Amino acid sequence: MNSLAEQIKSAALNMGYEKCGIIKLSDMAGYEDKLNERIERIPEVKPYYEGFYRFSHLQDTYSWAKSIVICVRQYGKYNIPDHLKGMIAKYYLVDSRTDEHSKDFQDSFKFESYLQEIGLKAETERKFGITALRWAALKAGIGIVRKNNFFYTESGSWVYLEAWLIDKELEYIEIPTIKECPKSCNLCIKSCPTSSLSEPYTMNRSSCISCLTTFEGRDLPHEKYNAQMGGWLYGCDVCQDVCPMNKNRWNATEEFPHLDELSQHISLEKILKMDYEYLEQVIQPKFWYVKKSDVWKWKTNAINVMVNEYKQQYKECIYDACNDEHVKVREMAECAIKILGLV
Ligand code: B12
Repeated sequence: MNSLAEQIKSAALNMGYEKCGIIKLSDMAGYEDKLNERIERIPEVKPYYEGFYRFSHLQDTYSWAKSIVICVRQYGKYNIPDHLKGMIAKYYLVDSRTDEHSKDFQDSFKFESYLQEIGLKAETERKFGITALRWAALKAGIGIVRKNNFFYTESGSWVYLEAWLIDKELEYIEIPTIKECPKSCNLCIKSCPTSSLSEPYTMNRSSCISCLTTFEGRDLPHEKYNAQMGGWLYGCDVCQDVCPMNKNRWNATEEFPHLDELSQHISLEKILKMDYEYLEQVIQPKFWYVKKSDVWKWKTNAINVMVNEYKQQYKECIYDACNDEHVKVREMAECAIKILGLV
């Protein structure tokens, strides 16, 4: 009979996870050191990272918890519509965290029910994670963290992580077999458009395009990095796309539910013309980092991309945006007209 830890791992694999490991709660202590290091190197991120200390002090909130089950699932298996590549980060296009239609989402619930059926108390946080997921996965030895901070398995970095706290002391640790980054390789660092990734394992979340196009970047006319944001509308994949360890690691064999259909409504021009109800009711639930009250951000981001990759056909759209119902969009359109010298 396999041990309980082996049974859990094998159930995870049967439910579509690529890897599964189990670590002790105390293994999260090292994350605190990494957080301190990050804040020391980039002090301005302190206010944003303060809340993450809870990830290594799980006992304070979950006094019953004894171990962490950490699972990895591949998303580099889905077809990505060509016209959205380089515009919307792939993770967000196939994000299953809140998408009930996706098999990944359903499997995540099935796995949780399995843990409960075998008599364990199990708890997760599906949106932002119940703990520091990369650190947990690193400690479980189910892959490695590369210089771009991403967690890699044999499938490259096109994997996402999920963790459950359980109330039993168990351990299942592997020894990763994938090679470290070549010493001389710094392609990810060199390619980061805003130099947010400034040294190995060090990035500034506030200048990361992924952050600027979602949680931040609310004043694009005065944003320091608006030119460097290039063609990105929502998220950014540059430091992963350029990584040699990701070469040939995206194997598109499956369709993500409703992605093809939705993608036909997305282009820079369509977003600028999109009514706010559609943005709130259809776009926002899928791309939930931008809140309903902030969906105007899609339009300012689209104008920013139009400026960075200007084509004659955008002119009319930009002019029309000067009459948008939201002041932020009108300001951005006026700013674009000035930058592009369209007057
Ligand atoms: C906050 C957050 C963000 C913020 C800030 C990013 C950040 N790196 O802090 C923002 C909004 C910018 C963001 C963006 C994205 N995110 Co995010 N994010 C998170 C979150 C919630 C916490 C990350 C965190 O703890 N940061 C603090 C720093 C200190 O920790 P860390 O980033 O994990 O870095 C680790 C390594 O650097 C390592 N380390 C440090 N030094 C050293 C030295 C050595 C030698 C080694 C081996 C390791 C090592 O230790 C650190 C601690 O684990 C996690 C989910 C979670 N709960 O863990 C997802 C997570 C990291 N995000 C994820 C993704 C996919 C993204 C995006 C790619 C989406 C996109 N395409 O736009 C972008 C990428 C941005 C980028 N270039 O990094 C995935 C990553 C999957 C993977 N394969 O690694 C995660 C794990 C979510 C998930 N469920 O899978 N994210």
